[in-house]
Amino acid sequence: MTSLSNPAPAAPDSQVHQKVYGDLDHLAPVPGTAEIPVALKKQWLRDMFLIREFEVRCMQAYQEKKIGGFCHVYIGQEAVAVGCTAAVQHRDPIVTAYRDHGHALARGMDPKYCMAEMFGRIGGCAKGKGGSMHMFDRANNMFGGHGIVGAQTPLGAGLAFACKYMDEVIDGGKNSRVALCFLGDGALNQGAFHEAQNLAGLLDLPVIYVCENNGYSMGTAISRGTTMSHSLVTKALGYGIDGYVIDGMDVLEVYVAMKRIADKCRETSRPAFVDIRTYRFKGHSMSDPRKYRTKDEEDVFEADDPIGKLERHLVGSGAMAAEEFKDMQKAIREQVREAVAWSDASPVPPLSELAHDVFIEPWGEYTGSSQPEITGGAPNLPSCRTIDTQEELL
Ligand SMILES: Cc1ncc(C[n+]2csc(CCOP(=O)(O)OP(=O)(O)O)c2C)c(N)n1
Ligand SMILES: [Mg+2]
Repeated sequence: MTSLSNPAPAAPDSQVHQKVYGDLDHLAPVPGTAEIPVALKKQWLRDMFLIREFEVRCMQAYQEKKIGGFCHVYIGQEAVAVGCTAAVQHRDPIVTAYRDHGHALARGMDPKYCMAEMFGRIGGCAKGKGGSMHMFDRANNMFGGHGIVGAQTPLGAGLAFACKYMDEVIDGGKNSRVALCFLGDGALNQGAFHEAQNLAGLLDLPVIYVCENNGYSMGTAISRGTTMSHSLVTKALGYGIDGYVIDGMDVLEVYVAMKRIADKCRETSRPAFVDIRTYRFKGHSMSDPRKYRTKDEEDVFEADDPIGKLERHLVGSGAMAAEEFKDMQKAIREQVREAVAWSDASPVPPLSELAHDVFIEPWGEYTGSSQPEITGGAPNLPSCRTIDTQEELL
């Protein structure tokens, strides 16, 4: 008889959320962090600081009641979105959950359109009808922003399927794209995630599941809600998917590791799973008093701030003058202030927008029978418009 036993005992809470570096050695080498050009590092510092500043202003606007509904800020996790998007190509699709402002900005969305969406204004990327959790940007291949925990994981598989199908079946070539599907550690407990992984493993889908492991789902520590929380890659191994662990508080490490993983995924058209260790410095949402964790714990992670780390690296090595960093901060603060002013000036969506960009039942209203009456459908469909420029709406 052969028996299989759980390979590793559960670790106590304190050990679960510490840095662990995965074994990436079997992947093809890419330049190490030391060889990354200074111009790129400066760009990532700028990108991370833009996200930070954007989120600080969102918190302020929320207090002023300019933003309604839910609002989950990304402060502390900036290196993940910036490093991961830098490691793939712009034409590679990405999809994420509701903590999505950082991904939208890292992908290149203009902060004006992102902020106006937060404000529920017509100038927003979803014309103010989606709000904080539904950042969507077709031009930048960002497919949401999804509020239901885990809902984006089958979509990640679907995006990878679409890329592969277009390249291999329609164009008769070789797959050339990878999909990045970000998820929180809480999504690991959702059935949809496991179904998506099964299909990705089975169909050789070029999707990378990037689990932003910030240690908590709302107020629940990962070890209290998820099995094998000390070794999340085991969640993927059962589906034949390779797993990696990355330090998500260091954008240079994220970039180098993700580049290797993405290159392999693109080449082999096989999925991957990444447990990327990070931390959200603020509460789950704007109404979270954070009573479930200690100040000491927060201090440890805040000392590991990804922005401060890259700034120290660049300024400390003489690659960037302290003055240049200050100027960069000043310019970004101004850019975000302008985004707020622009959003303030953008009108709320008119009532006529209500029936645009939504799917309606093409077979007519449900009549109560088990066979909905077919009425021909299509002519009744409202036009699903796409907008080329946000300005045309103002
Ligand atoms: C299916 C579903 N169940 C519950 C919720 C409520 N909910 C919103 S956020 C959240 C926690 C998710 O945590 P995690 O995936 O770790 O993401 P993080 O907030 O840490 O980024 C829960 C349970 C939801 N949105 N969807
Ligand atoms: Mg989490």
